Amino acid sequence: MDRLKIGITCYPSLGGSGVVATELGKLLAEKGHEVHFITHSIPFRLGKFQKNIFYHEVEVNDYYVFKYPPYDLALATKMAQVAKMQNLDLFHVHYAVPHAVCAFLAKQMLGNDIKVVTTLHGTDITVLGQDESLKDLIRLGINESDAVTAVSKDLIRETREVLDITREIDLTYNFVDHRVYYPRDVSNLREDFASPEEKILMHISNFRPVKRVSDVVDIFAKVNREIPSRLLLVGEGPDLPKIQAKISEMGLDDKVRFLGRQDEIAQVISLADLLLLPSEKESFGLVALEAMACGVPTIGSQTGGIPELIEHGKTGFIAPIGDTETMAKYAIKLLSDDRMVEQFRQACLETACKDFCKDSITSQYEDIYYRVLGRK
Ligand code: GMT
Repeated sequence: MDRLKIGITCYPSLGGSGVVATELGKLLAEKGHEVHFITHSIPFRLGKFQKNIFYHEVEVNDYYVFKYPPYDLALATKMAQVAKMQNLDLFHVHYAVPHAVCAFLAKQMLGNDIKVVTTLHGTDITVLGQDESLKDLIRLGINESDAVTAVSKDLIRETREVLDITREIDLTYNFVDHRVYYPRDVSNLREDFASPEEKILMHISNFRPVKRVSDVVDIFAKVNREIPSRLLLVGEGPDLPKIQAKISEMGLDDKVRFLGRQDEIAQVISLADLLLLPSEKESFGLVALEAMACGVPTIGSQTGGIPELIEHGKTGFIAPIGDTETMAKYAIKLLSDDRMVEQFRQACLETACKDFCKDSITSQYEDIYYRVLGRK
């Protein structure tokens, strides 16, 4: 095997893109590549010391003439330094802004002697790409990369449409590690959250408006009228206070539990009978894949990459954005039919294993690396 030296830059704090970048780095290291994370703090999923993995912290210079400390310049400089010192073959950056642009700058500093692979995760295109003042910058980051990948067909379509991009973009779906994401035995934990006859509905997110957590509560309220059930809300974010108030107003306090941020997501998801993901926008929906790998179906909205991940009527259900009536109907239909639940559960486990397997997606990334390096 041609062993590569790869610099990975991502947002290291909570978020699907940080999870994917970190897990990919760990898998590449397991396969014998040397992986250097270049980020402002240790990626939260990096875990304990692992062979072939290195971490380089970006320190921002707060020299007194700077009104705003220039993180992007500090990152670009660090990327160039690490590349030179470690003799990196390529940078794999997650998010066009600022990471692909920083990689472009670093590449210039290195006299073009490095390749850049950029992975688009969604919000860089769907939110930042809508901002006229940033469009040219995002376009630069994308067009100057040696390869660009996106996590769903829909994101590729949207990138082309919003930014008028014509270059090739590879499709690389997100993946799960089946050594971590599998149905856990949580029977003794479950009794803390629900009685045996109650179903557990769950939502996990960063509680940003795009997640439409208010819809989650509406769906649950409708389901709860028909089926004894509980709602577990996992994560934190700007909409949390609003959601707490809504739950109280609806008299649902004793049916809903807030679990806050959780690390052991596989363990937490395994508590659920159903995941709700009624987002306004979702380029992929990694949490639905994590649920799928634990045998938990999702009811999601007809948006972004969700329909590429969830097969309607097989691994979950899909309904138009904001249509909480239909989403609740699907939830009731599924949760009141034990045979259907078991069929969905099996389909979830099979699909997660077959279509979103860590090994095949890691190989796809390796093929892209070798392609840009002209080694294949
Ligand atoms: O969804 C978020 O708010 C976080 C965001 C991120 O930066 O991690 O998630 C994006 O990337 C994930 C990993 O590829 C995708 O699973 C999410 O769907 C995508 N979020 C959006 O498109 C809103």
